[in-house]
Amino acid sequence: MRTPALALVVGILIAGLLPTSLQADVYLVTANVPVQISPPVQPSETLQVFIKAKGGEWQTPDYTVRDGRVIISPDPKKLGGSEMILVINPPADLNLNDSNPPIILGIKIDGVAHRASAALDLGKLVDAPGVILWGVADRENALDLNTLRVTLNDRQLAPDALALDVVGKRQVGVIADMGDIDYGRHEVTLRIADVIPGANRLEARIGFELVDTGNLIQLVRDRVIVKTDSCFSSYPNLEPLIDGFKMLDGSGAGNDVTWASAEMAGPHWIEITLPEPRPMKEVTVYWAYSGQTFHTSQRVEVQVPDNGGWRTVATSGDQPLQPQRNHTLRFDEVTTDRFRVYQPDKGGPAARPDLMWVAEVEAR
Ligand SMILES: [Ca+2]
Ligand SMILES: [Ca+2]
Repeated sequence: MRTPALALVVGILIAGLLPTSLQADVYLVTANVPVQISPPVQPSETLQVFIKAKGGEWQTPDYTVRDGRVIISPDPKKLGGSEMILVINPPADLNLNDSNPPIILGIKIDGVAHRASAALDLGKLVDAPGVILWGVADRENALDLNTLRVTLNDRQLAPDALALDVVGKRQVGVIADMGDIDYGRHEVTLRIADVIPGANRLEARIGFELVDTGNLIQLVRDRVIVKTDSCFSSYPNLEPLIDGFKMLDGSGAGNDVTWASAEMAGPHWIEITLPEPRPMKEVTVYWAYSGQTFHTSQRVEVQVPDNGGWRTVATSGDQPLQPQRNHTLRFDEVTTDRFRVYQPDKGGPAARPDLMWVAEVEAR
């Protein structure tokens, strides 16, 4: 059976998506058979019309002008593709023969210059990057600053964490304040395009692993005492909380690699006692990872003993924690031999708020 050819024509004015500096009319045309389109044009003696298929070369099509419209009949076969871009009266400084994405001119991390590369791996780091500066340029056209995105592990940085140093239309410095970064592997990605219709896009990545040094618990592991408020019925073993194994593969999280609280209303907690008091300023919790899901609690606190009770020195914040492998809570340094990770009532994972399910606890 033969499927009849479908003529699908979509003309979308995307001028609003382009930088205001690019004052051309741009249409995206999708058609798999020859079609006639007739976008409106301003009366002009210098009408310029360009069209190309995605990945093809720009061509100047035959056209006629009638009743304030330019009539064109693009043939997807001749242009080499069914997704076409039509540009009418591009600005004089637009270089349509631009198939190169923007480039990285330089990278500075906390003031130190690194190799200018779209794929930079910093390896293992003891200190997380604080401020990253990219020098970015496009050789052929202006940069489209509307397309600029900086992400950390696919989460976009807040607008107030980004600053721009605009050198010119084609060159900009992008400055990102990375904020708190947790232990483990991370990737920072900068994305930006040039202004040409059908944009050439740069995707520049910086990878690194923030390594854990000086976990106070591992150093004295066989003399550490662990207590919890309760245990899930088949999870009586507390040893997984301090055994140093935390890189679960997501396939399962039994009591050999995690501990879980009883699943009941009320707070849950993990109390750790060291052999002697030590200065401490952060606690990291690695969450159970099972069914390819991190069972991250929504809210936790770090507490230290105070007058026979407990004093909270750090909380996970106003927003529920998002599922990920681990979270570090940082606080003003205290010297203590005892602390606990405390989950308030209903503070467990969003799907199971009465549960606390943890793979490892570290303190530094
Ligand atoms: Ca370019
Ligand atoms: Ca463990």
